[in-house]
Amino acid sequence: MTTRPIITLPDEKTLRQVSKPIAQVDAATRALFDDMLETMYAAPGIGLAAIQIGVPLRALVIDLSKEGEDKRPLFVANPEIVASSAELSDYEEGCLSIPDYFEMVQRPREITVRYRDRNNEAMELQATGLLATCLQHEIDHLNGVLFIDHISKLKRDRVLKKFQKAAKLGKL
Ligand code: GNR
Ligand code: NI
Repeated sequence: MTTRPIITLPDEKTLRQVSKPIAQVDAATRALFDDMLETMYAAPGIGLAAIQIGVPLRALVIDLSKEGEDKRPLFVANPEIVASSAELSDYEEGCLSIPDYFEMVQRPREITVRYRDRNNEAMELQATGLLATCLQHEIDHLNGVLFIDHISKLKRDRVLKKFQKAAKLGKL
């Protein structure tokens, strides 16, 4: 297991890529999952998509366990949202690829996701609350979508500008 650097804005060339399906969850995929999990725990964060460490594959990890609790990692390959509630909920989101920026995002409150697990088994999961938010946030990453795409253009452009400027000044 290795911690890998997390790609941040302004690197939209990487973060905007649409990740490719995983043909089969095999040993190489499990090694990727392990690196992603270690990187996420070290950050620390509650979710991570493969593209955030520069790998354009449809894999994500989530762990919502609290400090001091037993860890509960969720390994997800090729997720598909097969149902979403009409009811929405608001959550203040952040992203390891957009450090130190938080904003309220509205998303479906409840979703059903089909995916392959760490053993390549077909799974289905129904989620609400933070898990539903986090799954949608990570699945967005697989499609090159960032949470700032769900806020106003004014706020999004302000964030993008800030990261572009910081990079130019050598502050990233
Ligand atoms: O660590 C993270 N916290 C978080 C908080 C609210 C909504 C979504 C997230 S995901 C984020 C880690 C991350 O950037 N995953 O892509
Ligand atoms: Ni993110």
